[in-house]
Amino acid sequence: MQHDFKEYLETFSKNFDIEFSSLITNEGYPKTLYDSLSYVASTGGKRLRPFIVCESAALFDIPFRESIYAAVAIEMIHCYSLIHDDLPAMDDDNIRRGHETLHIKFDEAIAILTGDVLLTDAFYIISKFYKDSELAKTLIFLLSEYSGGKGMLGGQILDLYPISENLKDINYMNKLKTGALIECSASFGAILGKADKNHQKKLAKFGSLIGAAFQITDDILDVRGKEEIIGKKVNKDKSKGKLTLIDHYGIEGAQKQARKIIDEAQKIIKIYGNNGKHLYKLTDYIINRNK
Ligand code: GRG
Repeated sequence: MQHDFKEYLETFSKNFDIEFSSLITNEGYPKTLYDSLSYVASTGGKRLRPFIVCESAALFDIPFRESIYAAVAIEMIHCYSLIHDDLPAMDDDNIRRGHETLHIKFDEAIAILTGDVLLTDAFYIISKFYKDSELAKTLIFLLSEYSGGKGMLGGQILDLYPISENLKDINYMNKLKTGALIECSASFGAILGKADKNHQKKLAKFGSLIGAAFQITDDILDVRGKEEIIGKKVNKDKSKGKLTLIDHYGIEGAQKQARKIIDEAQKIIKIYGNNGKHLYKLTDYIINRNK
């Protein structure tokens, strides 16, 4: 079952990458920018956030052709966050997605500016392709809220300048830094599907739960994972003196905690029957993944 899911996700990624590449690289851009964005497009990651957008929209019978622009916008924000996070002023990494990080491949100025372009153009893509202005406005509102100071960026600040190392504060930081964009992805599905408030809440809750489980697995992979499979440095948290959920729960405790969270997410997605079968499989993939 997990094997089938991996194939399904890979097929999605291939289809997504064709759209992503053509939407983020623009022949009209200066060549240096075109080259750096082409590098970003060609060194793609798992594409989980766009997958969540398109599959959540499919719960409400919205086809890939319509959800793709929202999915691309989310992935653009995600890519920009990784590029900036890898810079020397932040996490200072030289490997990402199994390739040289952007500032190593090009230089720091190009990495900063390419991140800025991805951030800005994410909103351009939504406003250009969604002709329904109410829909475009809501997507822009949510994306800015989830990725800004109350969301991902707020989480990044807390990661660099933690309030404390207690469990509550670590959970809060993870909810913003990692959870916000994943919650936004699931919420996008409900918005694209013009779902009522009840379904919007259910999808947001589902996103928030899988975001929490995703981060726990990320912490486990940082300790137990293999750099050549994950495509990024391992043991980063310890080397930077960061306390994570593993320090509080231990590996087995963290695995149990992630399973409990995923069980709750699965209860929500079961409501959608066959339409939700791929998101259901994603929940298991999130805690069983090796990269
Ligand atoms: C610096 C603007 C800025 C924001 C930083 C999201 C973030 C905030 C930094 C990225 C670093 C990090 C470890 C974030 C936690 C979220 C996370 C585990 C990201 C990696 O997501 P994957 O595994 O990556 O989905 P791929 O490469 O598969 O897309």
